[in-house]
Amino acid sequence: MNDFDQLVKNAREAFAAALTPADLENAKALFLGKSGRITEMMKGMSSLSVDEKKTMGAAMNLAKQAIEASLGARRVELQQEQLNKQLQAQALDVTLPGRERGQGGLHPVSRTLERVEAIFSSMGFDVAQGPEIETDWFNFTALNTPQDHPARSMHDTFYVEGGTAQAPNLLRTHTSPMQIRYAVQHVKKHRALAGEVLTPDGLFTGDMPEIRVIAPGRTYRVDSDATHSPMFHQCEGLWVGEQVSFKDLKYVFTDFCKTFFESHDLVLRFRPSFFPFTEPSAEIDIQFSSGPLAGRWLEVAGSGQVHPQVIRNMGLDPERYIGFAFGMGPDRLTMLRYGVNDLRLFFDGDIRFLSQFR
Ligand code: 2NM
Repeated sequence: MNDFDQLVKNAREAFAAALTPADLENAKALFLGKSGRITEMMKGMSSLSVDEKKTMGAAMNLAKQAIEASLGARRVELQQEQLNKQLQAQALDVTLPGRERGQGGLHPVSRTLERVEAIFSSMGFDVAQGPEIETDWFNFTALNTPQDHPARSMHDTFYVEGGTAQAPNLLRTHTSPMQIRYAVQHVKKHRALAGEVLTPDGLFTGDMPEIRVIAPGRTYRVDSDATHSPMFHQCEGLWVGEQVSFKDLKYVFTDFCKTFFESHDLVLRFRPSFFPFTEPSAEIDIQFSSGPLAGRWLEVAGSGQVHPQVIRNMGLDPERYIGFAFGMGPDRLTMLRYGVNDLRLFFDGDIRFLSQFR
């Protein structure tokens, strides 16, 4: 092997050993650069004769061309390698399932509240919302709940800062305080419109449109197990007028249940009970005649004729105005409607449970 063949062989080996474009450019400089091997050999030819220069020059040109060709080929190879690496790194598996855009939905209890509101709105009821932190007056006293009633105990109620030492503020234990707030506003407005037509003890006894309102929302009690949550929902209803009686309560609530449960296959039972704010009072049970709950009596609400003292606390004359009220649990209604057996599932925030109601 002559010097030129050896040189070409060395160059090919050096180029093959270069693993990056930068390595390759360094290797190129060793052979083709200004102080590379080819330049050095050219300098060495200055002492040769014209004939020798001719043959040596031709041979050297061939060697140079071979080295350049080898360099070019290795460049293309390295580029191809880099491209392959890049393609592999950015590989896209078109067989993977697409990424879903997260679809939100209403909480099942919110769906129930919306249904309850829509049904009662269609029967002429207003929807009233108000504070979750209540005063002792609106939550208990105005509702005829005596000072020694167990509902007022520390074990049953979350007391918060504010109010007085004897009557601290609290997280409302039902939404009935909102009924009182609503009724008081209603009476105030119509006292102004109708003139101050009052009884000797200052109660309004003039003309006014009926009060028809429901109060849905969050309520709080110290209670926690599979069927009780410290935060739960209530929806209370109130209808006060001159001729409003228990038979109105019966048809309104029967109509509501049939619409809510989308069933004419159910009957209601009014079972005597007690609440401080109603007299007489009744629990309302329903019974389906078909479906998974057929034959069982299910308690769905408490109800009654509004107590005369509560009518007075609304600012109304109980000799002229009378009405009924009821209270139900939207959480329980939701459990019945969807067949859910643990109340806590509603408030755990587990997306696997909640997404079933989208
Ligand atoms: C119930 C049961 C019976 C009720 C009473 C009132 C008001 F404001 F008129 F006094 N609102 N809601 C009531 C009556 C609530 O819940 C089980």
